[in-house]
Parts: sequence; structure tokens; C-alpha cells
Amino acid sequence: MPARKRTSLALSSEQLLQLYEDMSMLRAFDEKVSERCIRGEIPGLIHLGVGEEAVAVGVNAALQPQDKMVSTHRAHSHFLARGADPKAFMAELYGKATGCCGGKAGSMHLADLDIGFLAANGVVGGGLPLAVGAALGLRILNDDGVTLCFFGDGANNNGAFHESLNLAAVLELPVVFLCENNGYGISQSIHKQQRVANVADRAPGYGIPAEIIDGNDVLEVYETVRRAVDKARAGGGPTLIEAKTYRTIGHYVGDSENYRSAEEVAEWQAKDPIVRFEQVMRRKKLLNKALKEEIAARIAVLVEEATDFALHSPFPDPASALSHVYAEGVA
Ligand SMILES: Cc1ncc(C[n+]2csc(CCOP(=O)(O)OP(=O)(O)O)c2C)c(N)n1
Ligand SMILES: [Mg+2]
Repeated sequence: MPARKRTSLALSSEQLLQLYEDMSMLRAFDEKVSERCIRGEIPGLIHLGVGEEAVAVGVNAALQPQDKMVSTHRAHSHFLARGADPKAFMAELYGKATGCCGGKAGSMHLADLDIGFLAANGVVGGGLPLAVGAALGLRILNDDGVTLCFFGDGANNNGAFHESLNLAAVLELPVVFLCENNGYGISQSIHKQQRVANVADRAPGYGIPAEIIDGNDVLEVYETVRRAVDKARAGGGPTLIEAKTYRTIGHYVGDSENYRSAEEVAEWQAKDPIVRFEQVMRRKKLLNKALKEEIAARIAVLVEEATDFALHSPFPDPASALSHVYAEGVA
């Protein structure tokens, strides 16, 4: 990758430290979720973001409060980075009434309109048309917000991807498409799913500029997304960014992971985004052992309090099962 100038996009020392703390918090939160899921406390299929934290945190640092985020089934890191309340989020995962969606959304259908997090989505590719619709809505409302749409590599062979890119380009909508390319759709390597090497290779076919970046480098993510978001806000239309990354945990909690080698996982663990950024911060003299321990202790308390809150919250009243849902079952 060519070296990039950082001048106008430079972050302060406090902001850099916040990126480190945020990534560390996302990791600790998901590790706790994994533990409680294995224990049987958290129900459902749970997809964690371990190894991909630099994408979520770098992206959010590039957004303004009025911007919107649309996510995937692997949404935890995106949701937390955007500013979700850890207690209400953990309670949602536990299916409790105090959850951010009353315990009805669970891990894959998270939403919190107060922080501009419109929707996570259990349907692969399902978020792309929603993001385009949201961007069109912002345009109609004369709002200067931009919609950031996460999607996985597995979604770029879904028809909704192609229709969404085309419409966004034709209408020059304020949307940034952010592909988290972790190399796999469940157990299937991306190379067995398509003939083009990169997801970004699709974008020129729709007249959309694209960039490929190191998704394990939080500053590269931030700077690239910031440029794309600023451009969209100024009326410059959509951009597609492909962040190459890797999930160092299974596709879901309980995955046998028999489709990839221990060597491949180890190779990516050596490129861990948090460890890499810690080294950057130490070189800049912004982080040392004592501060690292202080941050870790603060995060441990926050995650523990969120888990206790969730565990001791009540389940929703069964009589409320059909309220606040779009589709009602037929008896
Ligand atoms: C339309 C649709 N087809 C299939 C599935 C089953 N499914 C769940 S996750 C997944 C793989 C998604 O891969 P990717 O988009 O790369 O995201 P990742 O899990 O790697 O983050 C599939 C095929 C689904 N949820 N929705
Ligand atoms: Mg994938």
C-alpha cells in the first residue's frame, strides 16, 4: 500500500487513545458474550467480531452524529463502536425486556435510532437496499447525513448488492459501501465463490470508485472512510471500500472451524489489529504498561456490569410478544 498523507485528517492524542480503548472494549465484550453463550445463558446463533475490530472503530471515527449505519449479522462491533449502551446491548443478547429492542431483536436484528444505527440484518445482503433507501431519505429530507453500509464478502454475490450499487450510483446518493472481506462466507473461501479477486473489482461496473485497504489498520480504515464520507456529504456520490480482514474466531460460537488450518488462523493472529495499534501507540509514547492495565481494568468493570445487568433483568411479558414487531404470526 502506498504511504498516505495524514495531515488534514490527523487525530489528537486523546482520539488515538480512544480508538485503542474502543477496540479493546469491543474485544472484551465479545469474549464475554462467547463465554456466556457457551454457558447457555445467551440464546441463538451468535456471530462475533473478534479480529475485525479495527474496521468498526475506524469507520465510526470517520462518521458524524447525523450519519446512519446499516449492518450485517456480524454486528456487535459496529453497534458498540457506534455508541450502543453496553448494558442495554447485553440485555438484548440475553433476550431480556431491558434490552435495546426489548429482547426481540437479539444479536442479528439490532437497532438504536438514537445513535443512528438503523438496522443489523440476518439476511445476507439485506442491509444494502436498506442503506440505499436511507440515503435517499436523507437526500429528500435535505439532511447532510451519510449512510455507511457494512456488508460481508459473502453478500457481493447476492442480487441485492448489484441493484443497490447501481441505484446508488445513478442517483449519486450519500452512501459509503464498506465490505468487511474476511475471506469466508461461513465455511466457503471467497475464491471458491467468485472469479474476480476482489469485491472492489465489481464497483467500476456500476460507475462507483473503489479502494482496497488493510482492514486491520485502524488509521488506514479511518482515513479512507473519512475521505469517502466527506465526499458523499459534499454531493460526490457513493464509494465502495473493501477492508481486507479476518475473523480469528469461528463463523458462529460453536463452529468446528474444520474448513481452515490452524496455521492460517495463526498467520492472522500475528496481524491482530489491537496488538498492532498498541505498538503504534507505544512508539508514539501515548501508551505504556500502566495505562494499558488501567484501560483493561476499566473495560473489565464495564463488561461485568453489563453482564450482571442482563443476567438479572426480567424476560419480556409473553403478552407483549406481538407488539413492536413488523410481522404478526397467524394463529
Ligand atoms: C440471503 C441469505 N442466504 C444465506 C444465509 C446464510 N448465511 C448466514 S451468514 C452467511 C455467510 C455470510 O458471509 P459474509 O457476508 O462474508 O459475512 P461474514 O459471516 O463472513 O461476516 C450465510 C451464507 C443468510 N443468512 N441469508
Ligand atoms: Mg465473510
